[in-house]
Amino acid sequence: MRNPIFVTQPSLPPLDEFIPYLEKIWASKTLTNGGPFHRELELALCAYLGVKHIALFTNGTIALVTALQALRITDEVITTPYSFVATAHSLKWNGIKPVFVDIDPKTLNLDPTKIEAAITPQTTAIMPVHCYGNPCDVDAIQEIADNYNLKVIYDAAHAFGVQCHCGSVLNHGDLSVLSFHATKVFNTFEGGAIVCPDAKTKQHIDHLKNFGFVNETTVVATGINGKMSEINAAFGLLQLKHVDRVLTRRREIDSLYRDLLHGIPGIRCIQRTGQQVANYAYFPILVEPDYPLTRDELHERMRDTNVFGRRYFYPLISDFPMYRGLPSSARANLPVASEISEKVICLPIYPDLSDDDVKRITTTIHHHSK
Ligand code: T4K
Repeated sequence: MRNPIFVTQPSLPPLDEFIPYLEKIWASKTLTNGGPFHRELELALCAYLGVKHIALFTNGTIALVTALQALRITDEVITTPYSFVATAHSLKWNGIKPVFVDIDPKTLNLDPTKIEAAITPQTTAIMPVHCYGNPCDVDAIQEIADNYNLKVIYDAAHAFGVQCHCGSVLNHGDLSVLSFHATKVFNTFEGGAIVCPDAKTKQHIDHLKNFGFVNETTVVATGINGKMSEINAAFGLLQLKHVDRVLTRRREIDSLYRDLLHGIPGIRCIQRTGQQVANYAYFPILVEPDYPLTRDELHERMRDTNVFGRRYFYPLISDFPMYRGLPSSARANLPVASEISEKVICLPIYPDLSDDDVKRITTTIHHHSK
């Protein structure tokens, strides 16, 4: 059997480059609670991403939970069912009811034309996802939010480095939340961040992620422990030195896939929409009815060859037990998301994937197309 290929593999810099960072941590004995690497990474990320303020977090999920707390979001929030389950879980952890709205068939993001019909007097915010790093229709969403006085919190877990028509996509909405999980384009092992529009909001969020402490004796909010450690922050600084190479290799793999899959009946690549700069975080394909195998059959045949693509995002969040009973989870309300989630496979994409690996994967897809 040939070597296994997983949907992703974290990019890691040469180990010896990390040693000097560790030596500094060992010498200072500052392990966490906003140490020097934490501060340096926040500034470095602001400069790299083109955003004003960033608050680092221990992971993307805690950052989402905290973002909702920071804006005091309550009652009902409109969101997408086509995402990783953490999107809706962050709402549930705040006692908020998710209201699922269908996605656009091209972008696979929340369909702005369907949002207004889901707004009720209890709606307080919209939580869209830039799925696979494809920007949402940020202008249309903002217009609706302004008209109905709603907050917008973007789950931007997939959108590191993505730029839309007006610069970083992370500058849209009231807050944007990043994930730096091992499986992401930019990883700090575990990690995440909230992009904030102004210093006051960042300060509030910094208090929230540190139990609400302002100083040794003053607690101003019911905070949580969401801090990123020094070791993760140091690793992030090193990763940042390599991220352009990572993005270049991802772009090459994306374009090789598109060339090699071109013209296979029933295999549809998702077109990039709205990015001026993309990050090639995922490589989703849709298996249409004119392909001889179903999506699940193709997924299985690929696994037989030791290639482990993933069905991101199947099942839909709205099909998980804790959401399935909601009126907005009804299949009839989510026809596009339901269809896409039955057709999608994310093919492996990561910097160390070789051209031969990509050919091995696409050969299997070609082989079964006849
Ligand atoms: N919002 C959205 C839209 C998200 O996609 C996510 C996370 C979040 C919020 C929450 O952010 P975090 O709290 O995670 O920061 C993975 C990730 O665990 C998750 O972070 C990610 N989305 C989601 C899309 O994918 P799984 O359960 O599919 O991961 P897992 O462990 O099966 O890993 C996939 C493959 O990656 C493995 O087959 C092998 C490879 N791998 C994985 C890990 C963890 C490695 O080679 N090394 C590793 O350390 O969820």
